[in-house]
Amino acid sequence: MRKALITGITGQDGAYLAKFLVSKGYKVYGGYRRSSTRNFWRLHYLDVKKDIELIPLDLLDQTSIMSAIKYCEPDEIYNLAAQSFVGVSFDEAIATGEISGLGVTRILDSIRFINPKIKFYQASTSEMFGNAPQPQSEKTPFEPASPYAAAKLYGHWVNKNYREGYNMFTCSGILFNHESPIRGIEFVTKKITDGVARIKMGYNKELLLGNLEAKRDWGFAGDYVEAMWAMLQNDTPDDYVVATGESHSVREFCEEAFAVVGLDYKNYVKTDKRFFRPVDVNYLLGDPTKIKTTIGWGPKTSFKDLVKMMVLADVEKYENPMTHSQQFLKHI
Ligand code: NAP
Ligand code: G4F
Repeated sequence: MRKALITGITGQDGAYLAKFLVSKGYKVYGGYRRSSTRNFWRLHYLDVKKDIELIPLDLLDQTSIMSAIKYCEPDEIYNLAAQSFVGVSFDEAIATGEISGLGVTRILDSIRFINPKIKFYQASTSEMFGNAPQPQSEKTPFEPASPYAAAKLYGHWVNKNYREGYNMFTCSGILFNHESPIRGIEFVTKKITDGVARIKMGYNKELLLGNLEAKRDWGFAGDYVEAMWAMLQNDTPDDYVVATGESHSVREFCEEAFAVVGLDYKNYVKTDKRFFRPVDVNYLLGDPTKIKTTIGWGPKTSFKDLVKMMVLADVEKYENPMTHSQQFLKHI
């Protein structure tokens, strides 16, 4: 049985990847950091917690990484852990650098000394392109525009250095934004779909957002974790852009999301300067040609279906709170 260790198991992608690898017959270990409140709700939401083994692992602590790897003896490691919110990276730039940047080197060195044959996936990001010209591909020069993007770019380069310098099997997926019903509430898509549901229920009267003109290439997280796995199954390690090849503005996302419940976003969405960033990335549009032609991966979920899936999940959450809370009570 093949064994995989996923860091960041409590996050959106950690839950989807765990579900996917279990379906492929893997023994899955999920690395989590200690917190005062248990945080496994996404694993319950996807009904995968029972199928995986949880193991303490903090990217700030080299020893915890080494002992997790020694204990699991994985064939593959997926590094999904990060301080992943761009907005907060302006307030916590040093912590972001330590976790999302140096954390990658801590894992790579652990692999190098324990078993350099372990295959490694690094969660790189389209944020590394910043405001570079569209469409962005593997050949586009990087222009990171936030402490988060700069930290991720460090991790991206060091991953390539270890591949070339130590002949290790390391891949980076340069993933464009991907969302789902279990996306963190601070990200704009989830903030919008949750806001739509709250307005529909009569709990809120308006939704306050920042830059409505920013454009993103949004896909579905469930599709994107399949790309992570596919990269590690290829004969040679490499870096790949993972995207849909279609971009929409935050305004368009609002229009589509409010329309799902028969409302006009113009009557509810307002801007508030608190939600604008010191520097923003205005337009991300990925070119996924390389992963399509070399690996055969492509997205299965359209923008329209993604928005609808998220809005309906949030409406269901408020319409059936008992069912929802029973689901969540499982993690206490
Ligand atoms: P997420 O929901 O924010 O999950 C991040 C995970 O990292 C959580 O499990 C979090 O644990 C964990 N983490 C944070 N600090 C840690 C530390 N010091 N040690 C160990 N674990 C730590 O992010 P996501 O959306 O699933 O994204 C997964 C990865 O892909 C991230 O690296 C992100 O930067 C990258 N990425 C995401 C996207 C996207 O659109 N979703 C696009 C490109 C790249 P807690 O639950 O304890 O906070
Ligand atoms: O949803 P966001 O916070 O995602 P962002 O900054 O694109 O980052 C996400 O995707 C990256 C991949 O490109 C990942 F690497 C990263 O970890 C994360 O998952 O913001 C999207 C856009 C931004 O331009 C932001 O300024 O939406 C704009 N926006 C407008 N109003 C807002 C808001 N963003 C948030 N979070 N909240 C708002 O009220």
